[in-house]
Amino acid sequence: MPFPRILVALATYNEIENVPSLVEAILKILPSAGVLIIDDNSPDGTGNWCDERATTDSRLACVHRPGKQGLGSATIAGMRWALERDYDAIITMDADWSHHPQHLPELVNGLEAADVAIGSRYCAGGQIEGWPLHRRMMSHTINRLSRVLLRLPVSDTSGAYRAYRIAALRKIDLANIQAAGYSYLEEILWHLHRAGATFREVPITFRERRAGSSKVNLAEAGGKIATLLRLARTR
Ligand SMILES: Nc1nc2c(ncn2[C@@H]2O[C@H](COP(=O)(O)OP(=O)(O)OP(=O)(O)O)[C@@H](O)[C@H]2O)c(=O)[nH]1
Ligand SMILES: [Mg+2]
Repeated sequence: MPFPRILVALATYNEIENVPSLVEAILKILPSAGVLIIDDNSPDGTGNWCDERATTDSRLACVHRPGKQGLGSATIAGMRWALERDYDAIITMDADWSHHPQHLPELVNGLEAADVAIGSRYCAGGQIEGWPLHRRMMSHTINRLSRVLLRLPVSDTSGAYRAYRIAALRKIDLANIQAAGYSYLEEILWHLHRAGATFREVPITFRERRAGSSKVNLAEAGGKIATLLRLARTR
């Protein structure tokens, strides 16, 4: 396998109803991968579950942060963790079953042809199940905006289900990513694109979260627009 050391990174905040079953499913599909949870001191005990589970399985590890500091900064912390440990690839995914582990092998295969394989809802074969019209329209608008403003050559710029070659991440300075929240998703693509990284979209079926509650709010949506405008100004 061209990517023998793969890390699957899950940022979590209050995902205790999803994480145990999701971790088992990930390890079943990619038994030789490592799984890293980056937990922001979830009041529901997600981090404690992970510590306990890690005592019986060395493939699992947990980074604990003192409080909720955003999906972006959590994911970047996971990337640094992988860089320091010489993984070959890192796969990021939401911890609420919206990103089904069944697509993991397809993402790994996608890395053979590109630096970043993007689990895509908007390329041919990609789907969204269970989203109301307003969610679809919001996502569609953000994706459209980032393609126009940032000239990103991908149809799904805001999904978090991605595989990155570690070698590609080494070509950018993660410290330059200013977005701490969800807009790190566009910002990291922007830096990678400017560094000459290549992208390949892999169709996925995105499903509404299985349990627990959404952490997206209006401030995150505003943060998206602010990040897109900030980056577009430096183009
Ligand atoms: N560590 C950490 N994880 C976070 C934070 N905010 C969100 N997450 C995680 O990021 C992932 C995506 O969050 P969601 O709330 O599902 O966001 P979403 O998928 O855009 O929204 P929904 O479709 O409504 O679920 C989940 O695994 C969350 O637990 C954060 O501040 N810190
Ligand atoms: Mg979600």
